[in-house]
Amino acid sequence: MMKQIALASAVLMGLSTPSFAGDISVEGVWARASAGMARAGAAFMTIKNTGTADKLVSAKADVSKTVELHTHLHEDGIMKMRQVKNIAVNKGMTMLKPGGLHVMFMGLNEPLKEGSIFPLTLVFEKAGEMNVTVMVKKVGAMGMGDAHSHGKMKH
Ligand SMILES: [Cu+2]
Repeated sequence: MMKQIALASAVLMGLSTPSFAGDISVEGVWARASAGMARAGAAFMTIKNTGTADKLVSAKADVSKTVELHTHLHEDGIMKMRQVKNIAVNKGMTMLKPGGLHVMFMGLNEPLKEGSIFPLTLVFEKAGEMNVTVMVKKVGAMGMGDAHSHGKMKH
């Protein structure tokens, strides 16, 4: 019982309360549940910056062997993922979303289960480290409301 209450409040905190580091706040952090034996996962979020331009330079989590920053590129009509050195976080909003920028978990230690949460540390060049909570949503989820589902994308 206590455990359920703790989990519920952790989820609420992770979703409704933005995490702050300096001028940067992060909210709506989620990951898509991994399907079957998939060995990779991705996390998405909204980053708001009210100050000077910064960069997301790395991310850390213990759900996978490595954590990378990725983007998607259209090449010869095919959607491909590419690792990027950093993600520019300019003043305003930066969206990490399916089909675009994302935090990639390479070599998952165990599947990401729908409804579970896990901690993620974001490292910004100027603002420093920020701890956020990732909420795992169902396979095929595209984000808030899942209104713009374009089917499954292979990682
Ligand atoms: Cu990726």
